[in-house]
Amino acid sequence: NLDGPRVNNVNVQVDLKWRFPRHQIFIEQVLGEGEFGKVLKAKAFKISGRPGYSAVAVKTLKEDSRKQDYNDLFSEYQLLKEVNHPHVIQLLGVCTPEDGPLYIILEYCVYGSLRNYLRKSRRILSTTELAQLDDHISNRVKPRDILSFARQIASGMSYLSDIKLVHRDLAARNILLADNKVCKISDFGLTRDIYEDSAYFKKSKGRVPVKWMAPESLADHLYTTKSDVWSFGILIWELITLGSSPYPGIAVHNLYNLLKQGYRMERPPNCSTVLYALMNKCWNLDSNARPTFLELYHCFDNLLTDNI
Ligand code: ACK
Repeated sequence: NLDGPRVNNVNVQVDLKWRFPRHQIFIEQVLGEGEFGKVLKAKAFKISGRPGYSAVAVKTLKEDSRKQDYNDLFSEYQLLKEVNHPHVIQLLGVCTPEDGPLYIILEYCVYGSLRNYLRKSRRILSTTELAQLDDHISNRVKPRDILSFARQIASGMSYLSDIKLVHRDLAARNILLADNKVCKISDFGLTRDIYEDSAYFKKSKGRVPVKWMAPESLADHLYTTKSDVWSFGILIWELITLGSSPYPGIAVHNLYNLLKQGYRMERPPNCSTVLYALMNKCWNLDSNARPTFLELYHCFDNLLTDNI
């Protein structure tokens, strides 16, 4: 049941099950803009078996986008339709480009990106905010939340590694936080169709998130689940420092040599030795010596159980 008209000479093959009528979607505001794409907040009527109106996020392209950007957005759809896990962002539908822009419709995550959420939680609340304390702004991030976020992300990543999907840009900015503080791994824009089996070597240099990247990715463009584990170590550091930027003061062009010489970020003041040891295991030069996501999941699960 594939439907494949050609629009701008691109074959639009969207599984009928994902097609969503454009007249049932109502755009409300822009949530963010990237280099090529943008994310909109919208309401969708009767989407994905849900009654009435649901808040959704819509990924689309900017007006001046090129065909390559279209292909990238479309490949994000192709990946998302294959994934189904409580901690991975859920595809709800697609508006195909015969009658307007390509819309990839995703579940809406009320707290936005984890990085912004963590950074906002540091703020001293103003008196007005204190007067209208609600769940959105009152919740200070507690040590238990940090462990829970890490466990949820490890669970989602363990699922992605089981289906041989390498994320390649795992970072707090690419985790979304939904109702009940549920983490959703998102932004498969860089993932494209790189599967672990083919030990992918990136051919050309694009924009690369150097401070999250494993040494073998920096040197050889080699991306595997094990390089995702390195990035997860940086993500733990981001969680503990409530969304700080890694390797403060270190220039990206020096980083590779420093890492090869054994340099690692120091233990943040509020970080336990157990957690610091864990992130350092993720930063082992020998990728095979790094833990698996399943092991990491169990570590955080045990920490949460011990931490009652
Ligand atoms: O931190 P934010 O508010 O959360 O800013 C970014 C912005 O769009 C650009 O990526 C927000 N965003 C992206 N996807 C979603 C989503 N599914 N639900 C809610 N916000 C989203 C993100």
